[in-house]
Amino acid sequence: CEKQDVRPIRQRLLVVANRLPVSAVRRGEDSWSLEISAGGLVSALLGVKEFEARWIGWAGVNVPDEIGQKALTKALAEKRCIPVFLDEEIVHQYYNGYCNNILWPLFHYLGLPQEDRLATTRSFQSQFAAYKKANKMFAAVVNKHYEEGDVVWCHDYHLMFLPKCLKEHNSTMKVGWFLHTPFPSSEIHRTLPSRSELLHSVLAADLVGFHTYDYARHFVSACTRILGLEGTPEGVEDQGRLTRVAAFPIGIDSDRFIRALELPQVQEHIKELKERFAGRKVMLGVDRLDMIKGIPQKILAFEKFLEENPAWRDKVVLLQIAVPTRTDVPEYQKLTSQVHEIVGRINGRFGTLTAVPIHHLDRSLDFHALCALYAVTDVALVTSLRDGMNLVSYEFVACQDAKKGVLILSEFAGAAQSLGAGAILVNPWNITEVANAIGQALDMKPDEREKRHKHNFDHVTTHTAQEWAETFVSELNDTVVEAEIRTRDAKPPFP
Ligand code: ADQ
Repeated sequence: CEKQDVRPIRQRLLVVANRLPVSAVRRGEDSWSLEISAGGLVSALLGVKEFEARWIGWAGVNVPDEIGQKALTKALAEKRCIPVFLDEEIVHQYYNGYCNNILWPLFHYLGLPQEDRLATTRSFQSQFAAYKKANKMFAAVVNKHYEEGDVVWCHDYHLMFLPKCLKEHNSTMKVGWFLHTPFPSSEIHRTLPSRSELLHSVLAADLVGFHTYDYARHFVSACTRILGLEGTPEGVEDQGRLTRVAAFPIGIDSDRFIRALELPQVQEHIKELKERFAGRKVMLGVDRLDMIKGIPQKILAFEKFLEENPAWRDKVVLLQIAVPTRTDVPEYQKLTSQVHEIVGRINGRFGTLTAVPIHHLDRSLDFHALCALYAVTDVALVTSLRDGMNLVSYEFVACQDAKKGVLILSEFAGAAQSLGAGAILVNPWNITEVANAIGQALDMKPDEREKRHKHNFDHVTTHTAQEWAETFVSELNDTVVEAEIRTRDAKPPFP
């Protein structure tokens, strides 16, 4: 008789991330309005339809009163979201401090904060204590809502301490952890004062995932060099227990973008944009305004291109859409002023009474406007100095099947590993190289554009967000089974 699959068709998936995929705005003592918010993880998991997912995370607002907390919990339940309430002090030390001031720059090779930066916040130790405290608060909410058979999927550098907290409470819980940023070389990770504790905590998970094989390799090296553990082709082994470590490159819900292009309102936007920029090639950058995205470097490369190619000056426009994030962090405020200053200077230098070479918007665009922009673009510029994957490059490719535009892509974005054969790869630190790539992209012949686009389009439409999540969760299920078999056979797993 056929072997029966006893798993429920729609397994419950508890997705635990720092932020819930909604923004909550308080309208009254007990009323809230909720809006789905933009972001990499949200975009990825919007594409996942096979699991009955519940989100657990912080709603991004301080709600000190019980009436407000109850009302928000009720409103969020309708969106299958469960809040973790964090007070202002914890948010300051855990989120602004340890996550954004320490882990984020470190994982993107920008190093640890120097003395002056540390002095403006609290000490490293107190930030790490707040980080652990916040992770324990997340764990308490997961434990409260967990039902047997659920899969718990923890996301990102905010929650590296969570797998340990969950496993200490319930060792049979299936726990996966996925990192959306790069994992840096072990030589970078070893500078972190809490390096060992964090690695041990992550290793408590059953499955640890990264966007690329390189990040996974760096993580395994950190465990072997810093913790003295054994790395195997499957992961990391600690006293007979194996933590699987593997690469799971994320994708997007490409159909959602392709379908959107057919909508009348998107077609209308496309028509307007074509009229607005008639006679000029459109270059596009879409980024969160973050130092890792290399926005100043991109704009300086565009300036160099205009400088060296006067014939192009009134024939090309760069649209840079930059959503402000982490606006209360001084480094991000400095970056905003820096970008404004450079854009102003270049527009003053190359603009005319009727046109400027750079349109820079400090804001988010709605989904339909974004799709229209992607569709009319001739050349997309993704110049991240480091980037876990970079979904903008995928979204651009998904919207380009008619136009077959060119993608200029940083070799330091995880996406370079998947879209490298179709894109023009650049070192974003090399302004001359990027300026030359702009020229190459603008002059590229249609047959080469078509060949490159096809490669990328095939990849983006087959390696989707849904496939990413399904692969991760199914591997997580299997990992636990393997671990159980090993325990039953009481044999060392890797002789
Ligand atoms: P992010 O750093 O946020 O994500 P990215 O992967 O490019 O970077 O995703 C950004 C998302 O926000 C995209 O879906 C994009 O459409 C949207 N977005 C950006 N700017 C926008 C704007 N101005 N208006 C509207 N929408 C905008 C993190 C990691 C990445 C990793 C993802 C997913 O830093 O490396 O690819 O998680 O794992």
